[in-house]
Amino acid sequence: MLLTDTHISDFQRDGAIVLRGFFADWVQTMAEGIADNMADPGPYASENAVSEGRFFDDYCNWQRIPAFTRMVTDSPAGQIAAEVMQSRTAQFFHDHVLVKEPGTPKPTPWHQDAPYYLVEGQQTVSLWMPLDPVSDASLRFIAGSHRWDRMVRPVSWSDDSDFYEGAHDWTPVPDPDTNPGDMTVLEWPIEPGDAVLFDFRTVHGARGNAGGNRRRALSLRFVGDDARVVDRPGRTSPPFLGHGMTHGDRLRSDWFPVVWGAE
Ligand SMILES: O=C(O)CCC(=O)C(=O)O
Repeated sequence: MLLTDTHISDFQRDGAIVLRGFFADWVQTMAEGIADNMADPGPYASENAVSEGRFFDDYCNWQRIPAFTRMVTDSPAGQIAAEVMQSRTAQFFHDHVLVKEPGTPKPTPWHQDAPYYLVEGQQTVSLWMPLDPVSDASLRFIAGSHRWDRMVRPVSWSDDSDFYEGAHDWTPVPDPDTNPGDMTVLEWPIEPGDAVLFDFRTVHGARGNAGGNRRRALSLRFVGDDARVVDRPGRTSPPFLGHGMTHGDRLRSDWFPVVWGAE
């Protein structure tokens, strides 16, 4: 085991934890992958319509960027994912690069990842790994929000408009800063080599990057034994065009490899 019982019970209770130094040997690999990705963005790359600074994001590049392939197949991410999800297996869903350059006031809106995705389950986790020291612009989480009954309205990061057309039974986007209610926000200063782990259903967001450091981060996303494909009211993000799966299927392992445990 790489994780302690406390890591696992904190994750199950709060929906987010921080791991210190677990990826120290992988920082160079991630930095190489992010540099390659920014030099040669994929078809889904976005600049998030910022008017000041730069907020670059891109996803689903792990097969064409060798450093990301190594992160998926050789780093401890898969084992850590299986342990924290309390799952026999960890199946890789996708990679996501998020770079907020210094002097970028744009916040990352509060959101859950789950409603954007074509997969759902009680066993899901993203590992968000910054390559630069991060304080104010770190990821922030609403503790326990992975257990909320209704999902939060997904929005476009560019303009906060509805991500899916039509009326749906979403709960409004929360704002724990102006309306804290009984919400507790978790956030940690991060050093390169640390990782923040969170359930796909945990509500999270980030402030802008007002400081002088870049904020380069790689998120690796995994699902466990119970995750199944779900129908959404429109094109998901990532879209995985032509995936050929239907509601209730497990993710197909030729697209989404099982990187820990036997299928
Ligand atoms: O890096 C950010 O600002 C947001 C990251 C995020 O939302 C994610 O990894 O799911």
